[in-house]
Amino acid sequence: MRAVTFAPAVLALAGFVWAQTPTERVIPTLPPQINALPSLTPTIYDDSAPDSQECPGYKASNVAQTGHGFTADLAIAGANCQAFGNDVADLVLEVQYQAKERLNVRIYPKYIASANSSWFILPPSLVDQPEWDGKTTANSSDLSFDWSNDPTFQFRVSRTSTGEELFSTYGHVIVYEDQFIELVTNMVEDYNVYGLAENIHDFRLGNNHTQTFYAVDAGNPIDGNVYGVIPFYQETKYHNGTDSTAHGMYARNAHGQEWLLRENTITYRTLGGSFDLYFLSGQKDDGSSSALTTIAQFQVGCIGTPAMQMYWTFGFHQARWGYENISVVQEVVDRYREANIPLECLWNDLDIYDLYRDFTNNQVTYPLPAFTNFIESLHANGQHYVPIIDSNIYVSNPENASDYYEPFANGAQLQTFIRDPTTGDFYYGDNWPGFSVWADWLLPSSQAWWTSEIVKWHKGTPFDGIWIDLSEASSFCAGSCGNGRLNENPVHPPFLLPGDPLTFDFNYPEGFNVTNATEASSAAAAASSQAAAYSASPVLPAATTTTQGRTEPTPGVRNLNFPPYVINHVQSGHALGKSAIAPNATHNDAYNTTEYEMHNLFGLQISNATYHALLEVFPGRRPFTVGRSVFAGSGKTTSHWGGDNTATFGSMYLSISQAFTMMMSGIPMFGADTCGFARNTDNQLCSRWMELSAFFPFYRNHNVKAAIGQEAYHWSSVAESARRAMAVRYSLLNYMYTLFYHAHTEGATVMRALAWEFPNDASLAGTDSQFLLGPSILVTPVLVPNVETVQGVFPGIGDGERWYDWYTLEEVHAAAQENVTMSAPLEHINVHVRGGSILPLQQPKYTTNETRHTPFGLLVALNSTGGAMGSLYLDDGESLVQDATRLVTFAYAENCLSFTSEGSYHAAQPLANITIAGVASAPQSMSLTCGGAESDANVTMAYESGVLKVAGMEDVTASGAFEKDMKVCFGW
Ligand code: MIG
Repeated sequence: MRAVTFAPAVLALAGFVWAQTPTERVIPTLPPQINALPSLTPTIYDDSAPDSQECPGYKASNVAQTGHGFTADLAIAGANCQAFGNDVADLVLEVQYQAKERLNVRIYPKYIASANSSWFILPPSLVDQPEWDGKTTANSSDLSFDWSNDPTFQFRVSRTSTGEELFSTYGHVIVYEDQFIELVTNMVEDYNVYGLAENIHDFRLGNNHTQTFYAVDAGNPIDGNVYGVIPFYQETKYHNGTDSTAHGMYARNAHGQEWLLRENTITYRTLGGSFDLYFLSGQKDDGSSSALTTIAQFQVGCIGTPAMQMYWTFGFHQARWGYENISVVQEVVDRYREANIPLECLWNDLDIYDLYRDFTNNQVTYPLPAFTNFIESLHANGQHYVPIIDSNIYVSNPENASDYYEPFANGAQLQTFIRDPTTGDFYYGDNWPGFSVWADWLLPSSQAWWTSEIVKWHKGTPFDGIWIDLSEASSFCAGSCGNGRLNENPVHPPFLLPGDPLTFDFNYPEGFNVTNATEASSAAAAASSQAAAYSASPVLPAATTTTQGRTEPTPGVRNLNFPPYVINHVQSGHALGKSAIAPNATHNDAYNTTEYEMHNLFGLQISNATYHALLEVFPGRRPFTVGRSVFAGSGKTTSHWGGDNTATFGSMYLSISQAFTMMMSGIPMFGADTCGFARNTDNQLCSRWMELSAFFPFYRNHNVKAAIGQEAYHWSSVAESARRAMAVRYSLLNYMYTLFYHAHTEGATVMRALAWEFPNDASLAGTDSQFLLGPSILVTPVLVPNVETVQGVFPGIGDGERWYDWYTLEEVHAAAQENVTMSAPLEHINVHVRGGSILPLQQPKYTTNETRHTPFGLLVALNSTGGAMGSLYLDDGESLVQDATRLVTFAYAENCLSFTSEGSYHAAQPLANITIAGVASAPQSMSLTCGGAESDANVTMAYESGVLKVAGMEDVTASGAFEKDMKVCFGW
């Protein structure tokens, strides 16, 4: 057990000592009022709010056929209702049968001079806008659209083949105002709806949930809005308890918005823009529909498929906030090595910076060239390095020449920052370094500037990828609070930041009081003495806030900072401007588009810009960038981590459903802060979490500054758990990489919900405590403290599905839907292989590159008819455009394992062995043909308890495992 001693906290009242600065400086603290905004009542909780469904609705006329759909006019069917904005009297309806599987419905104002000059319609340059495929018509579509004017315009989308209703506004009006649009669809009872990422919620969203969308810098609020916005849901219906149908809906709109999931309806509301709805049939050519097909249609047809990642990025990553200096990070690297726990990539948080300013190096703690040498030594050992870049840019103190900050000066010269509409000057918010500005990505000059800063910084800090933080974009004060006081810079915000005096975190996971009673009580004592010290001399008075009633729509005017409709934003007081760039901040495009429209896109834009900057740093190499705020389409360029979770079993559990929604959203390179970000972790939680995350695509341990260290070597059981789980992961790296290839090319998912793979088992509709990696690996993690067993189901087992324990290859015997109790000692995670799979394996080594250079093996897990299938994608692991690739297709049938191999990529390693699980008895004979020729090489065969092992094949495949087609047959 680890003992932790709590250092007495030191309190500095006049200001904060930033200990990381070269010459320790006292930073003035901003007055609390700088952070004050009135407190509002979210409309969903506001009993006095108007009922927008009492608005008059619209009548359709002037229907004109277009060949692939039709257009019509919509005219308001009564007096303006001014529910939460100013009504728009005349609208255009466009219905397009865009592709066999996709129907688009657009509704937008009729009298707009041009999109974005008088009305913000999300332009395709920012977010892909799916269009007609040039051939589909109403007759060839999977989907049918019908409508009525009785009593007002309402529409319905249904599945042509069966008439199944997928979406219907019948019985509800459409509301279209300048700051509020709404429609309501009828839903079946107890509907199964999934997605609407990003959220921290059960996988099945249920029918009593409001999903608010407004990118926010807040630590994983359960059921609230989070960092990302992907307005897409998928619905599954189970018929007769057996077969299911599935479809999806993507609402392409980037405004602040809310989805009200209620008993028999879903209400969709945004703070502006247009209805741009994409209905996906989820159907394959044979007419059957499924969640996986729907998700693929969303990615391929609507938002784009995810970027292919570099091979090494699938290794294990260690980060933490609070790595104080080079010796500390060197020690982390060394201790991982000593403990023989694979470490692929070391990450630094904003500790490396001088005064928290992007692109700088702290010359005391991370001095150049020593730091450059440290990174180069990682590279020399086949390891990698990723640092953080914050979204804000420090603004130099104009009255202090020695405070010159070149990245700001360069950007200012290009006028490339977002503006304050009240002064016309830049918008000066506040973040870690003090008063800050933010790039306006609508200007091309922003990209050039960003690229040049990143290219310059890479010279001394030769990173391999970039971690983008605070891209919601977060600001610590309300409005352009630096106006008139830039000469105070650098400043500290008017509240304690993590890592400040008196902010040590004394919380521990559930069950810690049971397993570590002494330490738990000492932590509790320390927590109360910290609280006492704080209340004896409060560091800062809280800002006084006022409450504000609902704003009324004003003709001709939009209230950007306080729209009449108040979304249930998780920030205290609910104002949109809280902890973010204010909605009325303006961009520098021709229309002075406001932050009101752009807010949810900042994360997408900065990640895209970083992707392009990385292409300059590493021409031709796949950029690796991990971003915090994401939007629909972000996966084309970026990866994502789950943000500031907590070191609790509950948070670990919710990371699974969060991952599912990211798989649905085309952002499969996803992972949670393993062992937990906020709060202290413990031995048990960290063991279980290191095991669980080993099966997430992005595998990173990361921790807040104000908590104890949680690198895997601190506890022997965590170290052992990590080694064992990583051995499984690294054996399967090719499988994971091949899944990514299918995600990148076809929109396939990497982690999978059981419901997706077993769509006809209604009992799996809400399962999110187990998951599959691709189609073949079932993971059953322990998600609660103080247990040594875990329960899980073996899906499909009643219908002949076979499952094998990964470690023993023993077949599982269980009844249909049986909740099987499995042994799960602390250092063990249950992993099972699905019968019918063929998995290419390599031998787990310290780095991905070493692993990649070991001989291959094949694991064949037979299904109930004695067959199996699999595939393997190979390439150089890093080029954006590949000179050579190879796709190997494996099959096992009629007692023969065969594979065909296409492409010219050369993998030099031989195929050493084949293991077949699920065999009834020892075969009498074996024959092996390689490249058409019978081989008489000295291959051995051994059989024991259902498992057949063929070894010694290296000679046959010496020129490379998959260079020649092969067939191995067994005779009984
Ligand atoms: O205000 O850079 O989510 O991973 O460690 C907090 C410090 C800023 C938030 C990120 C977290 C990171 C932290 N950052």
